[in-house]
Amino acid sequence: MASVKPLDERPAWKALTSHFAQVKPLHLRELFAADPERARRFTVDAAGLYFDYSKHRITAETMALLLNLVDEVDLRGHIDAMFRGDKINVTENRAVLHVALRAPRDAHIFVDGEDVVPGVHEVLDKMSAFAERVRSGVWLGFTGKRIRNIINIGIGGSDLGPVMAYEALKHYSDRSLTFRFVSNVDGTDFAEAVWDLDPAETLFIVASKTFTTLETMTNAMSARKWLLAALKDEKAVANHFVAVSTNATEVAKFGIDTANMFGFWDWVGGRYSMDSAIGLSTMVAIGPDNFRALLAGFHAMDEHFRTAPFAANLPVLMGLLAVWYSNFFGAETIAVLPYDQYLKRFPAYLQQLTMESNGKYITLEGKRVTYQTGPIFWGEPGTNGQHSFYQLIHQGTKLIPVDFIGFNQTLNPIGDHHNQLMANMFAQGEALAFGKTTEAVKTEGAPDWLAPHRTFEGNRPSTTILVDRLTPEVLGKLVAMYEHSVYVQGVVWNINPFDQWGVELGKVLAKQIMPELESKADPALGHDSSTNALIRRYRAGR
Ligand code: G6Q
Repeated sequence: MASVKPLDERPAWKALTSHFAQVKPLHLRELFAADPERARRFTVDAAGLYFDYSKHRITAETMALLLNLVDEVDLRGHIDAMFRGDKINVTENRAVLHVALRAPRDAHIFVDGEDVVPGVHEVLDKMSAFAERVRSGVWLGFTGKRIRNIINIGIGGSDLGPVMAYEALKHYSDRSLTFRFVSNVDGTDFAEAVWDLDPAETLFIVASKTFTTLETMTNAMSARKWLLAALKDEKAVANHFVAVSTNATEVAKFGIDTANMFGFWDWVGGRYSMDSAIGLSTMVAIGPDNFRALLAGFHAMDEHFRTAPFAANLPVLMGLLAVWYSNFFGAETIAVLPYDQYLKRFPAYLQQLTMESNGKYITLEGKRVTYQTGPIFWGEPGTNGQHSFYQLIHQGTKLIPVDFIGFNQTLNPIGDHHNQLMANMFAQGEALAFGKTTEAVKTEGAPDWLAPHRTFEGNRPSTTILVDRLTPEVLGKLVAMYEHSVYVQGVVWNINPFDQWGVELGKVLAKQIMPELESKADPALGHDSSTNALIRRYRAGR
């Protein structure tokens, strides 16, 4: 592989390092006071998203230097390579084309000389026809009953997107259908998902790209048994199971008619797949038209990312801010705080997207990085978080940049709830940035000894993303913005955001341990003394 200048030896990086020393002592109070135009200067209104990053510990020079950095690492070339279908996932020798999943019918994107767009739309059309049959009651269970329950069985990328999208778009879903999601190999997950359901009215979507994932196959086999225990005929499997997979052979072996298999491709990574056939449960829930609107939202953000100048490019700005805090301020985490109950699973979804993508310490050249990479993402919807962990963000010793996400219009107008919700979101951003001085606290009458406890240093950074209304299209834009921001960070850090070798070792060891747990005789254990003792204790106590 061509040798690439290490990130921390690049001129732009060095310039940022010395610039950081000047910015670090600056307070957001001073920055705002010095520039009445600051909010306007550091806000981008694009693709229907109002993105205010003025409450960050940056100056115009910071942004100029960060933009120099992306030029030095050739972000433009990397973006073009992704959209062109180059095999940028080098450790798996794959193209990375989630953008093709939402490309319009007349687009052309080539992998190995083949235009992949017609295939994408063929699958979407097949999904639409299936979703309509289930939604209209034409698709019947084995005994002739209408399907009322849909259970998605999948894990990781084959679960988190479908769960998040179902919750986020529940307002648009068919309320006569029940949706559940089974992922964990813990039998409780399956047992609780089906305990009140009639097998004759239940359809399972087995979502697994490989169709070999241990958890998913274990749950799918249990689902099969549960169904057959009630319906007592192998033929029932065809009415009650469909598959989303790239592996037709394994799907057929399971007993699912491959006519009821919805395909995708090796150029779609699991955590980038919620808008592929993995979104089948989403489409059944919200209907094909809403699903197409979701895809249109993704595509609008793709186009913005591909064409907008970097200085006004939402994923680029978001990615650069993550770099700025991770690498210069030493921030370890980013909190995503949606002020919308429907987005309650959005932080969990982003955890996989961001942390499985950029949790890497090896560069594309196979060397250990000499700088920090992927931050920890976490969060909860407002206002709940305010009554739990916000204390640490306001007065703790750790710097935690925050993304606030809120909407001008609520989908459930009840009294003044929405104004209260949004008042809290705006208040938190303001309080984090500007805090409250000891003098102000004392002026309010706090005694000297209490004043330090009631003082807020402020200078806690946040982005506020304000959008009109949570629609399928807007959800697509939000997800795509984070997807592309992850790529921007990965390009800067010179790592591969599209593989996930770090999940392999645990899987291999679990396979070794499984027979040791099942063995009747006392097995010879060759692990370390701690693991050996845990296995023995479990065997004795189960
Ligand atoms: C995501 C990962 C991973 C994957 C699951 C499920 O990027 O690849 O989370 O989605 O391991 O894999 P299958 O869809 O093959 O069952």
